[in-house]
Amino acid sequence: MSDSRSAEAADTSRPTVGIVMGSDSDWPVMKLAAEALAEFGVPFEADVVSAHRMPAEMIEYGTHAASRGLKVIIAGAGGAAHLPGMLASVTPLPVIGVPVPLKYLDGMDSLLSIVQMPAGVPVATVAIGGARNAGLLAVRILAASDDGLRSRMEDFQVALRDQAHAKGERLRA
Ligand code: RP5
Repeated sequence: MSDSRSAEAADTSRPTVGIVMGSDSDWPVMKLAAEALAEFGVPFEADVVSAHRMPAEMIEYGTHAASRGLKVIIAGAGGAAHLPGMLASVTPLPVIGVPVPLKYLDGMDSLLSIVQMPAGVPVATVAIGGARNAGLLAVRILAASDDGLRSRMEDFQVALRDQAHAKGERLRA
């Protein structure tokens, strides 16, 4: 993950968000989640935890995530994307699933593998390739119990609104 340096500029000594993915080939998508967390100063960790290639390690990660201090897990995978759902089955933490698009099927296989969870085991699924929104959703979850973070999210939303207004003004000019 040599291109992850800037995304990992935030304090990673006490991560509260775990970003995991089925392969390092998912990183070009998943780094967008890392960048969003870094923008808000949220400490995170990032790792490859494959549901199919290292199932024992995957269960270990999910089982101990909460006791290690993580508050949210962002899990991305492509194809037969079982990682987010399997992690949700072994952790009480909120899990955000990111469908990673691969060469075939345009990510629809990833989306459908993640989104249709059985009742009782929720995964908050974002759009195909929507890792930035996964990061922002993690910020919102943490902000529910962190006034400073909530204030930064509110500032971010004001900036979004102002940018949208400016685009409209340019069209009307
Ligand atoms: C999935 O298989 C991974 O999440 C990745 O999206 C896909 C391909 O993995 P590689 O063959 O590139 O390692 O489990």
